[in-house]
Amino acid sequence: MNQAFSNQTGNVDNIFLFITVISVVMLAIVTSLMIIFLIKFSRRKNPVATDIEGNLPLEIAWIVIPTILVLAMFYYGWVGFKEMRTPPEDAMPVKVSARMWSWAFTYENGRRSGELLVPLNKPVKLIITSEDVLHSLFIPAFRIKEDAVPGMETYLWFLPDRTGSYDLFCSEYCGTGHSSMISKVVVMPQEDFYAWYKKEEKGGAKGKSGLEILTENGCLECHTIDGSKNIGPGLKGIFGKRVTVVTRGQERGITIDEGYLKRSLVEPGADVVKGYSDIMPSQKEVLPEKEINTIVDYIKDLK
Ligand SMILES: [Cu+2]
Repeated sequence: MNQAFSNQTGNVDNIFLFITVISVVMLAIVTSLMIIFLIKFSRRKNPVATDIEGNLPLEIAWIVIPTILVLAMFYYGWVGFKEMRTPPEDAMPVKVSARMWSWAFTYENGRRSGELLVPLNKPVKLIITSEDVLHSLFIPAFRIKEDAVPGMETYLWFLPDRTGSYDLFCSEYCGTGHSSMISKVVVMPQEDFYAWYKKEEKGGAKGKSGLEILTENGCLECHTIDGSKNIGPGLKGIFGKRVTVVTRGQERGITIDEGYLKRSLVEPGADVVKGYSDIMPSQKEVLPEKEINTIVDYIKDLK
């Protein structure tokens, strides 16, 4: 009936349709009876109130039929839910880290990405956590959603059965940049996926430009590179600039140099530029030293 995008799309849609059809039929029956009785037993047509005694067959019917319907809804929901919560043994694990306000995906071989790239017809298990507040990972086309909770691992799994690019976003309000916490799931033919997957393993990150690293890690959700203000300070032309920062509650003037840029990546709360909030997550565990240096060099050249 539906175009399936993952193994779970069909399940969820069928259950949803089943419940909707039952609800609509019930609504139609109840509403029509209400209207019929309103007319039939109105004061004009039925001036003396009718005393209606119990009706055994009718009472049995309205107990048995709804019970069967409700149990059927439960059964279909339970079967679908069980499949949803049982990832196959051979599912490819991908770690998902949510933070204000981007997603980071880490594969088994250490390959990282800001978009979720997956091979066609291979089950994928997402192991989800958050670095700061509550987020929620939602992939509407696959009909799956799960909370990202700090200090806890949750999971989702899916089996993509057609190539394409699908929306992936945060569905739990998590602050100013919530609406920009949007990414993509890209389902690729297996050869293409493995070519991408193995690329970094051999070549290392040396080929990546500063802009690529900033994009992949969601930095540009908060920092612009065209000089405009956003949630965080714009990166263009900040190298060598005099700014006022807040250090442990004290304001002081500094000149942005290499040391400051590096510290801001590893320990973002140390010296926060005045007028901005201390909300950036540390990149210490996220980015290797080499990539931090590449970013610093990129910002230095951004004039
Ligand atoms: Cu979020």
